[in-house]
Amino acid sequence: MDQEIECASREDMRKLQSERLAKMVKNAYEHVPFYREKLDSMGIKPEDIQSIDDITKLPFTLKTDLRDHYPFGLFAVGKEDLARIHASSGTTGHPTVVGYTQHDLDVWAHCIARGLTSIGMTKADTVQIAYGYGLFTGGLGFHDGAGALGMTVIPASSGNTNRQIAMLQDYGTDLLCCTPSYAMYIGETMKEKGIDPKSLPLRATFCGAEPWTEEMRKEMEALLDVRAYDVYGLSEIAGPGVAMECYAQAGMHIAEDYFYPEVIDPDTGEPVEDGQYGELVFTCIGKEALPLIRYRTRDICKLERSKCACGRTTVRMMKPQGRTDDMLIIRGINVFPSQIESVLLSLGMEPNYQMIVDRKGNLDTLEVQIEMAEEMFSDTMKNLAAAEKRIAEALKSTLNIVAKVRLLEPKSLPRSEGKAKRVIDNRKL
Ligand code: DLL
Repeated sequence: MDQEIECASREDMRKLQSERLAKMVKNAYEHVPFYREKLDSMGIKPEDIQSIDDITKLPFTLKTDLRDHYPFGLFAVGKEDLARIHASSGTTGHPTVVGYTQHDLDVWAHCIARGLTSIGMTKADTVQIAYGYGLFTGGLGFHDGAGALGMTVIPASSGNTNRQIAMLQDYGTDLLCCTPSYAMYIGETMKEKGIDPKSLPLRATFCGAEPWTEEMRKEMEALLDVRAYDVYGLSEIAGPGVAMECYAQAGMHIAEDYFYPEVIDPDTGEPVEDGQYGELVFTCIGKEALPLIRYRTRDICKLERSKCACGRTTVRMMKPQGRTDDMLIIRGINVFPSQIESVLLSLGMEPNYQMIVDRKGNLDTLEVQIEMAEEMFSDTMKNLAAAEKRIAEALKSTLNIVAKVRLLEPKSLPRSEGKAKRVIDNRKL
């Protein structure tokens, strides 16, 4: 535990945040032309930012700003100081690329290690990391965090459920880290195989990367005989570990010494009253490579400032209650309808489509229904099946999502007078 920080008085925390904000704004101004131009155009100099209260003078940063400066345009360091990059979905075309110096990786690992400690993990425990490894931040983020705590790490990555279960049985896993839907799937599969969860040493799960409910937590705790904890993060800010639940399970403690949170009204950009729902905004006050200022997460959330039963004084975020944009998370992968549309257009299809998202036995399913053009409609069944396969393969290779593709008769999707209804989400989240 990092008692000095995690149990700091509000006054001490604000002092630290103020110092870090002033330093990061100076870094951003001096090394990121985008921020220099933006602040200049608003008549703000880095010296104007002295206290954390000055943060509201600063402009917001949007996901589209990252896209417009793809891939490295918002980085404050050169290649020689970059230690790693990760990436997540962009709204169309390009992914969102994020970078870390070695210091940033250390900060990230430290935040996760603190969260692991807060649910009672120690270096004597073993963690099975079943988040995807690779450009997605889940696998490597937890990997480094658990390593910083000195835990025994099983870098399982996601998938291959039978092997995950064998590892849970044979390697003495104490903590399983994966998306909540995958944890449920592992639990269901164990049940089908007649494996009693009580026969495993598994004590806890750290689940996040997609929304999940309190009801699902209860089900997971019963199914796997564990305590199930929530973890939040987004690639642009760090990845997992921006906020993590402690053993009290009363909201996720934000690592606010590195990621300063605000909640704003998404329409006006003004702060909402404390305790009210709004859009969560983070400023990376302790990061070198990608010092994002007031990044709009699009997650709808509220903050809780009361002291937690665990004794920590850091502000907590309650479960996100949706998004202000149309991003979906399907099997842990972020998908924007606009990305689907780009793929369809690149294949010469008409952009008349609908996405049907459902959840069958704890796994998300996606069906993409696409209207055929008139000339395609007269094709043979064989040709149509081949076209469906080709589209499904393109979706898999460009967006990494598995979808069932169904071609429909021309003009069979409902037309709307306003915004087309692209998504039907039947999951109860
Ligand atoms: O999902 C990072 C992560 C990995 C978090 C592993 C937790 C565990 P992205 O792929 O950039 O990063 O997706 C970020 O996922 O803006 C939320 O909408 C959603 N999200 C993440 N955690 C939670 C959670 C990772 N605990 C986006 N509850 C965020 C609800 C979550 N939504």
